This record gives sequence, structure tokens and C-alpha cells, in this order.
Amino acid sequence: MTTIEGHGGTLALRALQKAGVKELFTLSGGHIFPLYDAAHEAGFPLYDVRHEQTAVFAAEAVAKLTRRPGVAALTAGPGVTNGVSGLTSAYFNAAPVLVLGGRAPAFRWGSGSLQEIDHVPIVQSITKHAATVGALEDVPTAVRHAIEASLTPHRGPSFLDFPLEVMFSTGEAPEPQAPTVDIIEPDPGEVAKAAEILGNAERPVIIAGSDVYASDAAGALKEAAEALGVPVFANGMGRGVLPPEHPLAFAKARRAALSGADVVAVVGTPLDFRLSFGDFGSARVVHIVDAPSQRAQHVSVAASPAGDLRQILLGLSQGVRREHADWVSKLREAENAAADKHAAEMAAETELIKPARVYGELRKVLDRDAITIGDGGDFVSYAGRYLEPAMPGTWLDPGPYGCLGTGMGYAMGARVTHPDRQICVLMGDGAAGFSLMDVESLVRQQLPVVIVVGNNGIWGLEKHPMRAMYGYDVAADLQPGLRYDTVVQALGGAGETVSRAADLGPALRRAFDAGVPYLVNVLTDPDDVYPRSANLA
Ligand SMILES: Cc1ncc(C[n+]2csc(CCOP(=O)(O)OP(=O)(O)O)c2C)c(N)n1
Ligand SMILES: [Mg+2]
Repeated sequence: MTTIEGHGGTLALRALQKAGVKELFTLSGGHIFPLYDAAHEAGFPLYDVRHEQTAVFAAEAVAKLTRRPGVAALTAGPGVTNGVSGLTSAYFNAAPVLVLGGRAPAFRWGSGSLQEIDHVPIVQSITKHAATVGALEDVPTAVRHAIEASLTPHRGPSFLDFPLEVMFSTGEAPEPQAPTVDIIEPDPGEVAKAAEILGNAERPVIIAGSDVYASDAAGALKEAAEALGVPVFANGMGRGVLPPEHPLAFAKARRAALSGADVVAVVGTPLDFRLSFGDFGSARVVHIVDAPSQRAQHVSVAASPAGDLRQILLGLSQGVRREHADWVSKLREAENAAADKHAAEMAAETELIKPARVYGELRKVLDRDAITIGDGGDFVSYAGRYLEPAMPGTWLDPGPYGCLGTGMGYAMGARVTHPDRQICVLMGDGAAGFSLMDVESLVRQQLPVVIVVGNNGIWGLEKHPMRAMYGYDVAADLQPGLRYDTVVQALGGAGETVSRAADLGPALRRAFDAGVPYLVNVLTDPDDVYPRSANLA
């Protein structure tokens, strides 16, 4: 057996490299110095941040965008607990994230060392695998197992912590092996059943979610949709799975589609609140998931193939095909009518800027492969409505966990993985409070991004519903007109405030040309209420 030698940090880093990890996101703490030492020795990229949640969100963005493990190193105790929301977000989003934690020494456990707390029970319910590495020679294997757990569908985060003496001691360990991920073979009978139901449908609809991108199954989905002639809608990272100009690509006719369909095939996303919990009236539901654990328990479906999404989609495309050109053209009419309405909203001249206009102007300056990131309430709901991602894997929203504060972390992860693309964060002014300090990290490490703040001076997604419910609201106001652009300037970036719609386009162009983090602080109409039917359930 070949072995390698070094301290815990070296052994861990070698295992990460073997697994294709390309960078570490971190915030300093003595418990994890050996990881830094190893990275320093190896010339391995380290990106450091001002709040641990940013490090984990950055790792999550890397994992979501690239499908390879995204890794954050957090110091013992508060470092790890500050990463808990990020881990939970990765868990909900099936992102293969690995968090490496420092840990108080095992030999003195219980005596009250600095930051001594057992992290594993805290993160157990929000990870696929969580463990303490008990001995130096176990480090490479432990890292490999954690990464294998993260990469195996249904993907998700893993956590390892390293007691101080394991991290700092030196010794030999087996040479790290590359992780292997087994393909989950779908049950052919269940695939045939799904193919039969979808192929015989009169008014079928496909909804493609994030796991279609995570499984690299966009091509297979396109083939299946084209073979069967089925209209495709998308959510999460599935958005853009068909380019907007594709005759089967739909986004705005969702209501007409879901109320009129006789079969709805949901691929690679849970039947959660975003999809009315899988209740589409009288339509039969086919739920296609990447692992048996993801089959919906709360609703009975007509078929639910589970496993490798490419194989399942290939199976669907080989099924029967029924003609439904009428159905598709009926939906196209609804889509076109909604698109006309949206176009008018995006161009409307109003005294106070409406979010719709911001997106109207933004669409003119965004490249086809731009990565757009949503962090906020109503302002991000509008982004979902008005932006049309042209490629899958270019839209990052917080997903069903809905955690505010992903903005600068996702931006950092996106910039690191795509140095040449436009990266644009769409932020509510409330959301800005969670991560804007990390503009400093972006400036210092030369990671330019554009931040567009929809500044309505309120927690809009809470204020308007509370008013509707109670007739008044509390705890929902922010300072109106606050200069988030000067905050970014103070941190070394640049920016400007825009209060007239005519100034939006030039401001956005300046932002993308700036070469530094640039915040366009758009003062928007606080009385604009997002047309929302449900808020909490
Ligand atoms: C960490 C976290 N805290 C609180 C919430 C609840 N929440 C959801 S949307 C929202 C308002 C967001 O306000 P803002 O970012 O200004 O966007 P707006 O709705 O005003 O466009 C709040 C407080 C949440 N989702 N996540
Ligand atoms: Mg707001």
C-alpha cells in the first residue's frame, strides 16, 4: 500500500485534490491552520470571507454550478455554527458541499477547551454524512467517504470535523483514492409505465427542476420532450433547460398548462409548495426523481421512476408518441399573450421605478451565458418572472429553503468558477444586510460582480402580506433611500444610485464594465405589491 506523509491538513487536502476539488472557502481560525498550511505549500486556491455563511454559500454555488464538490473550511464552534444555514440550504438544494470543521482536542474533551462543542449532532439532520475523524491515518479515507456521500444521488452536503491533535499531528496514511459514485439503475418496469402514461397523454406537460442540471440530463430531457412533443416548464437550475426560443419551451403559460393538463411529469424536483404540492387538479402525475428517497410521500402519483435521470429520460423518448399539436399551440397562445403583457410591464414609464422595468433594462445588457443570482423577496420573485435564462445552470436562487443572505457567497462561488462570465446578483435591500460586508472579500480578492439592489425601503415580501392579513404591519420597514452603493464604495468597490428609469441602462452598462464589485442601488416603488397567492404554505 502506498502511503503519504504529513499533518492532518496535508492529508485532507491531498484527498480533496484527488476528488477534483479546486478551491477552499474559509474564514480563519487556529483550529484549521494545518489546512491553510497545506494549501499554502501546494499553491492551492483559498478564498477567505467575512462571515462563515458566505464561505458555505460560495461552496454551494460551486457545487451547484459545476457538479463537483464545493468545500468550506470552518473553525471549531462558532465557525461551524455560523455555517449551519449554508449547510441546510445545500441540503435542500441537493448540492454536493463538504464542510471541514476544526474541533477542540479529543484528549482533553470535557475539560472546557476553547470553542469545545460536539458539532456532529448539530449538523446530523442537515447533512448526508457527518462524522468526527478520530485518527490521523483515517483522514484521506474519511474525506473520500464524505465526498462520495455528497456526490451520490440524491446529492447533498457532508460534514467532517478534525480534533486539534488529528489536524496538527504528523504521520503516515494511505494514499487517497478518487471517490467513486454508483449509478442508481432505475426500475425498467416503472420507466415503461411512465413512458406509457406520458406517451398516451392528450395534454402533457413536463416540469424540469434542478436535478436535471445536477444530473447533466438537460440533453436527455430535450430529446425526450422533442420525441414526445411535450411542452416544458422549468424551475430552479432547470430553468433554461430548453432555450427560450425552442418551440417546446414555456415559462409564462404555467397556469393554463397546469390547469389544462391531463398528465404532468415532474422531473428532478420535489412536489413541494412551488408545485402546489403535486396537486394539479385531475391531471395524473408522473414524478421522476434521481433516487428512491426523493419519491413524494404526501401525494399518490401514477408512476415514479427513480434513479439515473438520463436513463429514465432516454426510456421516455423511446415510448409511444401521440399528436398534441393543438395543445402546444393553445399554450403557445397563452405564452405569447403573457409575454406581450410582460413586455409592456418591462417597458412601462412610471414616476417611481417598478421592479419590472429594472428587469426590462437588465435583459438588454445580460449575455446569454450570464449567471444571475437572486437573494431577496419580491424583487427576486420578479426576477423569476421577467428573466429568461437561456442555458441551464445559469440561474441561482436560494431554492425551497428560501434563506436570505446567499448573495455574496453565491456571487463568489460563481465568479471563481466562471471568471469570464457576467455575474449579476439581484438583491432586495433587506437581503443586502445579510452579506454585503463580504463585498470586501470580493474586492480584496479581485472578484468583480454586479449587484443590483431593488431598494424599496421595506421587507416587501413580509410587509405587504402582513398588511393584507392584519391591516397594519410591524418590523417590516427599512431606511428608505439608503445608499447601499456608498457602502460598497467604502468597502473598495463602486456603485451608484438610480431613481429614474431612463438612467438604468447606462448605470447597468457602467456596472458590467467596472471590473470591481459594483452596486446599482435602484430606488423602487414601495407600494408595488407582488401578485402572490400564497406566502407560507
Ligand atoms: C434568513 C431569512 N430570514 C427571514 C426570511 C423571511 N423573509 C422572506 S422574504 C423577506 C423580505 C425580503 O425583503 P427584501 O430583501 O428587501 O426584498 P423585497 O421583498 O423587499 O423585494 C423576509 C424577511 C427568510 N426567508 N430568510
Ligand atoms: Mg425590500
